[in-house]
Amino acid sequence: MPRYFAEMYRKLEKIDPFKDLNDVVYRISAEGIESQVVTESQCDLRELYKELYYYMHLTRKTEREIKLLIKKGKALGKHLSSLGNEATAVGAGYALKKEDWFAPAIRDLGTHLVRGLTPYEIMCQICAKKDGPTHGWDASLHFGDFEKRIIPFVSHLGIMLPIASGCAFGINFHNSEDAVLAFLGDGATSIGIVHEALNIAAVKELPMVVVIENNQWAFGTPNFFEFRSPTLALRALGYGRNVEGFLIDGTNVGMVYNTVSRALDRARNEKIISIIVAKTMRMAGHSLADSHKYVPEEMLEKWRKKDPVDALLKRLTDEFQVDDKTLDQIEERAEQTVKEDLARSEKCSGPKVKDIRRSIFMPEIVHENEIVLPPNNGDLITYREAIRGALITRMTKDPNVILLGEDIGLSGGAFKVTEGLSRIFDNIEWPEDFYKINKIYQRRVIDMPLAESGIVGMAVGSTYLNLRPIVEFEFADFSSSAFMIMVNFVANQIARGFGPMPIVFRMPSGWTKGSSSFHSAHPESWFASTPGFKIVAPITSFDARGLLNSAILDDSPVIFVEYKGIYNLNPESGMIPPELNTPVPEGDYTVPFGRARILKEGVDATVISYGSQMFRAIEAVKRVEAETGKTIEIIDLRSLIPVDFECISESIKKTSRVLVTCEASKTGCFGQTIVSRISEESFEDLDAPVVLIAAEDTPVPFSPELEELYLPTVGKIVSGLSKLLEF
Ligand SMILES: Cc1ncc(C[n+]2csc(CCOP(=O)(O)OP(=O)(O)O)c2C)c(N)n1
Repeated sequence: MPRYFAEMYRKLEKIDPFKDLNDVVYRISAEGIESQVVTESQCDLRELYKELYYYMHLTRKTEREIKLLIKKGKALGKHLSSLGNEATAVGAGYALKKEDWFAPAIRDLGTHLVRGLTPYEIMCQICAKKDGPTHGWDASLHFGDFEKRIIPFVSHLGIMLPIASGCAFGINFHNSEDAVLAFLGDGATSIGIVHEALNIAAVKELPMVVVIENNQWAFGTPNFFEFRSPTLALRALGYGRNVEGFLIDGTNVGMVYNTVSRALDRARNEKIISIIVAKTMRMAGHSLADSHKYVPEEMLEKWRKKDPVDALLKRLTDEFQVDDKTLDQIEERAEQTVKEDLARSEKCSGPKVKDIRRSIFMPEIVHENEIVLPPNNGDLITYREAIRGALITRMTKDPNVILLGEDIGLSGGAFKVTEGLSRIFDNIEWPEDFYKINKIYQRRVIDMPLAESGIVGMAVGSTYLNLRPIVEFEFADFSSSAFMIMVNFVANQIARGFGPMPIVFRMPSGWTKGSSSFHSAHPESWFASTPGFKIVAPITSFDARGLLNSAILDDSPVIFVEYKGIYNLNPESGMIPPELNTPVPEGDYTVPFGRARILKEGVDATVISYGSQMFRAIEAVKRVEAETGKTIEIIDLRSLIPVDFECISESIKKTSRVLVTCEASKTGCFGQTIVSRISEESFEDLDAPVVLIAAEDTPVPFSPELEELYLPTVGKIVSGLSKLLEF
């Protein structure tokens, strides 16, 4: 290790929070380490510190009542105490301008109060009352408030950081001068999504400040088992010259306020991202249920002497000569507010909702030029052109539609679906512009680092700034890298009251020859099992364009399953069956969600399928009809959530026999969902058990011989259909 780093480590390892952090902040940048004396802000400091004192008391008193409510069994869920963290939460929160955004972590009750959330709302939240910010949908501090620019918090740690980066991206997009403050616990810094977000923030030069609240414990895990860097501020060095680390005393509210204020200004004006480590101690158990016995008593005893409220009290009396009467008045004001809010919250009722099913999506939008079925005339274009055309139309009509993904801009995407869009929308000539790459601003078509969770997080945050992102996954398989944020955040925000969530996830899906286990995914059932996503799976060019138009215009998250095997199938080649070779009308149009298409009518059986399996289903039906002389109805679902069950049940009433087939592995596939609903709702119309033909329950194999065994081939559908008709 070069001496430079050895010295840096030695210096940082020697820092004693009880002696060395009193009035200085340590700055760690590409220039090295320096200790700086923090300059006080240019305002009436006496009044400022009195206000901070008020909010720290308001935090403590609110928390006292929360604990009592839990003890009395009136509050549900758990509460994670902010004891010891008040100076960090209040000081950092107070540094924000009204227009700035803030992403909370676990112990930031004080920041919420500074932003204007009332103890009333917080008590309603924890008691699951209707006036809580989630109106009974969630507990503790798991909520947000768009007016107060609080990003909705969820339990899964780390998720908030890429979302904060998305807000910061939106700020740059609109050329405004706001900034984003994101909190993180020391434990949360270990999770991969945090790295993804910090790297994205650095690469995209986003106006962000990150405060790591190092209270030295992540539940029962001490820092030593969590990381080995002498301070997490050191991590800043790995992200680039535009990221700097700071180490401060998190129990000193003035220090926090001044450092964060300065960092926010630098984020706005100098594009410097600050990672500020505020060193504190968690002075209570992880939650009320946690005894805290594993924290050595001597450690707590030492930190008790650094109590943030006592420290501020001392400063107010010694330095600003605030008298006892004034201090009592401040405390009394906080006490009164909490008491009144508590009394009011006890009168508030639980949520009054009749049908919870409707609240998972935003209200339906009716479009002007909706076309349900493909017309007879129009252009025969490839599936890829159909998708690309919808992207161009929507991006042209709405300047807030943006594309995010890996390799989508300069190279036009793995499947060239976004080819040329960088030129059209960002005026980038590539490769000519290679030599001025540091001057290029990708505003609408954004090449993202290889970081699926980070990309999705950025998309989410950008929606809060009124953007409508379309995320392209290189292959549907890689959406699994973004599961945490998609299923725990994207899917549930509308139900929790924090919609809209207008994001389209484009997923190149399905089996192709030799694509084997890692490039063949069928993502629909992964996401269908989490309520909150609409899912469409078009297989014709007509549906692809119309459904993508609908998806981009929709205010709920949409999984757009597209089939990579057919992107470039030439409509003139004869390889596409006539039923799927549908013309695309001129001009802008949408295909509505929740409408299946009957490809051909029949009376002896119904075959239901969707996506790439439609090709095999059509071929199998042709063979069976030719052999048996029977007529078979074929339904292409097109839309999986919502699904057109009316179309299915009407067809079954007519045919009394049904075969469902899809290309995914059998157990848990979407076909199985359809089968189970048919047995529940159409049982009395059936003359035979429902047949399901899907792929084998194995990983997707590679060799052609194994592929043949694995796939739900035409032959397998034919034999399933024959049995169905004979039953
Ligand atoms: C991704 C994830 N894994 C596990 C948990 C469970 N959990 C909740 S809080 C916590 C400890 C968090 O520690 P830290 O980030 O340091 O914050 P602190 O509690 O110290 O404020 C854990 C493990 C979680 N919420 N999210």
